[in-house]
Amino acid sequence: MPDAGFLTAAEAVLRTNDLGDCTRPSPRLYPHQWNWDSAFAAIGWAYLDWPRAVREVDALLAGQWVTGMLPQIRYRPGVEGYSPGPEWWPHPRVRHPGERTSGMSQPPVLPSAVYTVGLLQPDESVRRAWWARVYEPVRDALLYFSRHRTAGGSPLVAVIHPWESGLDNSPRWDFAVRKGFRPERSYTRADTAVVDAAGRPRRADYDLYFYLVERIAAFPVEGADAVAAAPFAVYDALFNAIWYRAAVDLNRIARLIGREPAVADAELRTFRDAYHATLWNEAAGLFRDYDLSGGAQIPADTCAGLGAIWGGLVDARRADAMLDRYEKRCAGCRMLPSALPDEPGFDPARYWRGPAWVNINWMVARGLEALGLRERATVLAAETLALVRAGGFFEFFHAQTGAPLGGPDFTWSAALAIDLVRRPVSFIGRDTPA
Ligand code: 9WN
Repeated sequence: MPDAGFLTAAEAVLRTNDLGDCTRPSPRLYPHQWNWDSAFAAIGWAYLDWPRAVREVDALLAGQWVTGMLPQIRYRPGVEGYSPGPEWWPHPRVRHPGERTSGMSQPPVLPSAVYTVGLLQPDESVRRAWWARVYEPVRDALLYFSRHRTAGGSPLVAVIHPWESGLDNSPRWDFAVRKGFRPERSYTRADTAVVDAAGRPRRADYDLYFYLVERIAAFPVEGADAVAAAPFAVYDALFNAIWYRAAVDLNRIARLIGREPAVADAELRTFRDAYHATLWNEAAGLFRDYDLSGGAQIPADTCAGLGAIWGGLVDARRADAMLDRYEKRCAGCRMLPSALPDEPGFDPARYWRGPAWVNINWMVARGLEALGLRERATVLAAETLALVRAGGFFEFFHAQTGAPLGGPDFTWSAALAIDLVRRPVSFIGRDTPA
């Protein structure tokens, strides 16, 4: 498909999912507003209709909690067909009464998205005024994690539900599924009525998900003691890399609008050191995740281990070596499989256990670009666009055949494809405003 037709098709996906102020991830599968989906959507909207990108961010912030937490889901009133619905979260501690949300968060992509969306506004005064308006709530959302989700003196942030990681059924979380937790109440799944169950998490995964929902809804996991004692608490390598990149991007915004840095340089250095000391695995040549209850790294290699490339937590040499190793281990796969085929638990068609995802590819490609690894970045961006051009704007793609899978008309697949076409990775320098 030539670029014009491709961009028109991508725009049509965003418009199909446009609910006025927010963009649902996919028509029937995900009918509410999701956190990191909306951050990616805002980047796509910024090319099509900049004020609409601003509305996307405002809508997401409308669900913010008094603690600063930005929820994983902001429920749309009266909309059914997704489970768990708002009835599983009876006491959302929202800033704006009447908002219904879930009680956990998702990877903090928003600050980086706000930075990018701002740069795509050509009028400097409009850009700066918008950044100044959203700066504080966006900063609160990021700092929520440092204030409420750390333990044991480490600055790393703990994720307390697989859904918070955004990579729900990643083989990294199998150790927790194996513990056999089950919720007290029975639950009904809505997802398998909409898409093929073979591409979705299994029943045992959902038992864990609903068990944790019940626990978190009853006792919020906040503060060092609660985090340390939580049934599921992990330092996710991708989540923490996203947090670090968000802090760096927020500091860039702060500098441009004349505010103090959101996170001081010394804190960033401490965070970076802890990230390397806790999560680097020399034998794998990749970062791994860390289980707080077991007090050890989780022995599973997945795309999350490449998150440091997006985060800017590694230099170009290390990034090059990490990716080299990753690619060698996935011969015969379309890039980037979300889990490695030589690992137990790999499934080329099941969600986060193997398939390639546009958002992961996009983050790694943009990270490579920022490190000056243009050739690698260009190859990965081209592979990503090839998957979408051939299969359509689906949720994910079979790790070996590239066949489109999961929900159709998937928002971030379209939004990030727009970004890759409109701002090709080889064109470095555009993100530095005059
Ligand atoms: C639970 C919306 C979300 C994404 C996640 C993805 C999937 C939800 C689900 O869909 O998770 O949050 O019901 O499976 O794993 O990354 O944000 O697209």
